Amino acid sequence: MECGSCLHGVGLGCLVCLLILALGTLFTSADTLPNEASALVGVASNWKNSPRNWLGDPCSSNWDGVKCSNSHITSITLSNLGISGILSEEIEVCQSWFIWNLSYNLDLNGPIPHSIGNLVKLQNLILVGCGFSGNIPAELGRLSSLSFLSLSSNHLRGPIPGALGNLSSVSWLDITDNMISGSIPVSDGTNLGLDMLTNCQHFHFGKNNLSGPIPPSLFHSEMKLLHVILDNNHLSGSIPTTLGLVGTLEAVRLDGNELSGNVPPNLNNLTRLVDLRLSNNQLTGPLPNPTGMDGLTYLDMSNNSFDESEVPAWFSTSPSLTTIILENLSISGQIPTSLFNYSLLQTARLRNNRFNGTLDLGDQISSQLSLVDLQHNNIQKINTGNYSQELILVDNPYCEEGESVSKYCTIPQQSSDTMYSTPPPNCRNSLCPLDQDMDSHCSCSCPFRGTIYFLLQNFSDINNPSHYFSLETSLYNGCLEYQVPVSSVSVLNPYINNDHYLQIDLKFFPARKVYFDESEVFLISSLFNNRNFTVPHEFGLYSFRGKQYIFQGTVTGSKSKKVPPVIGATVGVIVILSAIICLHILHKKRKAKEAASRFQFSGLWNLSTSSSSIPQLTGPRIFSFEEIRKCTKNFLEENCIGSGAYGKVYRGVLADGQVVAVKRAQQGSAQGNQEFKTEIEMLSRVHHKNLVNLVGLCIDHNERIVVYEYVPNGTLRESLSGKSGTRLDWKRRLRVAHGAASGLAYLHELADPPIIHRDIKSNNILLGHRLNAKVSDFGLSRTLFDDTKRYTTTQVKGTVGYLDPEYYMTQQLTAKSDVFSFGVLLLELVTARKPLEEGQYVVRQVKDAIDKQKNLCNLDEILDPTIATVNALPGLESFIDLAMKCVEEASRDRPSMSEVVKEIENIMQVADVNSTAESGPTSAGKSGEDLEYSSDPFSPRTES
Ligand SMILES: *[C@@H]1O[C@H](CO)[C@@H](O)[C@H](O)[C@H]1NC(C)=O
Ligand SMILES: *[C@@H]1O[C@H](CO)[C@@H](O)[C@H](O)[C@H]1NC(C)=O
Ligand SMILES: *[C@@H]1O[C@H](CO)[C@@H](O)[C@H](O)[C@H]1NC(C)=O
Ligand SMILES: *[C@@H]1O[C@H](CO)[C@@H](O)[C@H](O)[C@H]1NC(C)=O
Ligand SMILES: CC(=O)N[C@H]1CO[C@H](CO)[C@@H](O)[C@@H]1O
Repeated sequence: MECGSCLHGVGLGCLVCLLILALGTLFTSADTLPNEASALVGVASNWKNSPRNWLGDPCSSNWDGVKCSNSHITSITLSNLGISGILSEEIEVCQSWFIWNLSYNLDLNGPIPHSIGNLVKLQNLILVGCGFSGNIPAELGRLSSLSFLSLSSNHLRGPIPGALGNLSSVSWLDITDNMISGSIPVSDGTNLGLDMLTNCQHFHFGKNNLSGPIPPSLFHSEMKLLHVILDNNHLSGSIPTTLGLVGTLEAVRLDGNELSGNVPPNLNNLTRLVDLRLSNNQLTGPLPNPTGMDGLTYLDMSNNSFDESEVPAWFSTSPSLTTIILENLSISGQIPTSLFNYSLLQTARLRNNRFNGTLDLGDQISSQLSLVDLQHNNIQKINTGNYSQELILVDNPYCEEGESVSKYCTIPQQSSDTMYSTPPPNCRNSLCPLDQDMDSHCSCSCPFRGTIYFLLQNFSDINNPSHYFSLETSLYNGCLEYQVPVSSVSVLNPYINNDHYLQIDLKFFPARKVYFDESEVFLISSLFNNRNFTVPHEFGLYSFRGKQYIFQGTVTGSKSKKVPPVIGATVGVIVILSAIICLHILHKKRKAKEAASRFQFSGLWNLSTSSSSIPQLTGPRIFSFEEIRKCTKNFLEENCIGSGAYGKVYRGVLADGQVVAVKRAQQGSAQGNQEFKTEIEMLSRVHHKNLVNLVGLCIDHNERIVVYEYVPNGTLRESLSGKSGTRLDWKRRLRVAHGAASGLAYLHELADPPIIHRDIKSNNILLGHRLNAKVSDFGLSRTLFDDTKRYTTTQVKGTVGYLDPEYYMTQQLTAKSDVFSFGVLLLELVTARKPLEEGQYVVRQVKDAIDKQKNLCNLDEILDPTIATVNALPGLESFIDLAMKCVEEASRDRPSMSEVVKEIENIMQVADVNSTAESGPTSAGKSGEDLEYSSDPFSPRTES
């Protein structure tokens, strides 16, 4: 069985995270203190499948996942290794350990040993997604340094020990998804209780069997709680008034319990609340009023027994809501139009009430609104304005009064294919070996799979792909940031599960190889467990469960080395490493593999489909800072080939002789960081001979360095200004225009999803060996996801002079904005002037002067003298026409980029016919087609 088993995995995926983190960060090569070594060996002797390099001395032999300081073992991290067995009482000897993160070991079972209470230095204890059973040991209360305790997703039973109230430094307390029962313990003079946890920010107790009332003394004004998550238990009684005293609260989930009585009115004091869910209880009294919660985005109070009520006034005064869910609540009256005008509203689920009169959505409907569900109400008339998304009015008088044919009067089919999944890449060959999947670069590999659960999220249009695209991007960027070699991340099947959590499957594809190795899978899991991945702002608290991954030997260039699976088929262990540990291990591994990876690098180039396009890079290469420094001769000033606000570009020669351009961002610009990420993300998705090719990147030492193919003839701007000495005759200018247009047409029409470059200008068009144009600098690029083909930006970006005025005014970015900039570029090609020069705007100048009856269209004053010396420039008139169409004021009047490409091809034909006699002022002669402009001895391989 190859990695096929990674497809099936074990339900929960078992991942043991055993992380013990030292205060010190030094690695030493000294031998481990004998008692600690034997304790670890003793602990591991109860396991099957400990890491395969656990031989010899833990510290001096650098055991995978083990970190030492001064001969003390201080940290252990093991992920998805398939460790099974128990945690023995012997762990008490490991007193030097500061942190244990033991997670996702489905088959690491049995009780949590009582002796764990002796590990008094422990700061983090993470036993997530394992098979632990029995009670939560009260001895945990002795771990006075503990700041992070997570026991979620095990089979733990029994009560929450009041002794946990002793954990005065704990900030994260998570027992979600177990079978914990009994009531929530509070202190009473003799016993400890959770009300004493004044430093705790997170009470995550959802999905258990907790019962009894929520004790009023649990909450008081000294608490610093951000999240109180008690959903899906059997809690009863009323919501304590004291909850309103915890002014720090941002999220409260009490849904899915048996709570009754009135909702205390002082919850309005919780002005920082973003997410409030009280649904599925038996709450009574007046409908709660969220006035005062000015940042509230998600409100769900459905399925309670509140008093009948008229439409409350706050419907018209809660502009921050994205989601309002009030189902089965006997609310009557006409819904105020203003509810639908809040610009953030996405979902209004209001079924089964008594809303009546006219449903008037008005004509300023929130552009985000995608669902209005008013089934089973008393609506008689509607005015839907320009609303085109889902509106459900089944079971309203409106539908009975002859309007039954209206599209709003049938329940829309919820087909599963509305579920998002990362679009499949457009590959020539979509067949992978049975055990593998295709990543977004058309390479087959065995992905690490898992499921992410969002306990909170502040949107409800869960079929809106933009959320998932940004999730993909942020996870991918997170991997880059932490040096996990992934080629792409896929997102599949988001849905709201039975616990009302948003659940999404993820796939991480290894870069440049078929299988991940252990440390990489540990690292991904640990980044989730440590919450290092930043998810887009609309997603909130998450938990992640990795599926078991069956490791294989890394497939090397020769494909000869096949390491047998070390992991039993049913077990997985993940040990989580702290950042430092993870990076260290990766670093070590990378060193060891350096020679091999060099070799593999040549194997990265796929034979491309047409001989004219350059080979495809299947994934960016990660460089160490050392390599970069070497290849640029320590950033020698002589090697600097460009500079700007972002930093400098250097020419460099890699160890294998490839010449590259190395762009090094200036330290400390936050904006640069975003652009760096965007550029990497975009460039690693596109491959075209007219787009600059990404070779790799370096993020060591806080650097942000992008390595591109070296494009020898500088920028188009430099050529036009005469600075580079590269002279461009008319025919060459046509070819440059054609190349740049083809690159852009590819971005707009073939890249999937489409990409808008947003910063087309002569400085960003590079000229290759044969003066072939290459579009570069994707730092401002944007991807278009939805069918509207628009992207609303909050901040207009681009370069003055090239900026589309329509985009500038509406903030709606479309592909036609690039077409505008391209039109300006065409004018620049014939005039050699910058678009804005001495207060003159080239578009206006040409418009004013143009007269087709006259020679050179009456533009001889403006045309670049180096080409205008010829009496007739064949095709000039069509060229100017095309440019003017591109800079039309209204974007709908501009051609698409593929139309532009075609038109330039027509012009080139005309030019060629007439050009036989004309060799132009340059000395180049011949057809120009195969002209080598420079004979750079370091010509990049990719060009040959
Ligand atoms: C509470 O913590 C202290 C150390 O801070 C410890 O001595 C004591 O035994 C703990 N109490 C319980 C009930 O765990
Ligand atoms: C909280 O609410 C109560 C009752 O609604 C009110 O009397 C009190 O002043 C509020 N406290 C604060 C701090 O706003
Ligand atoms: C809507 O319901 C309210 C309260 O039940 C009632 O007073 C009002 O007349 C109704 N309006 C219409 C148009 O039926
Ligand atoms: C992840 O986050 C934790 C806690 O914020 C931090 O201590 C750790 O260094 C981070 N890990 C990495 C790999 O940066
Ligand atoms: C999930 C979790 O808390 N992991 C912890 C593992 O240990 C390191 C070291 O302190 C922590 O930073 C992580 O937060």
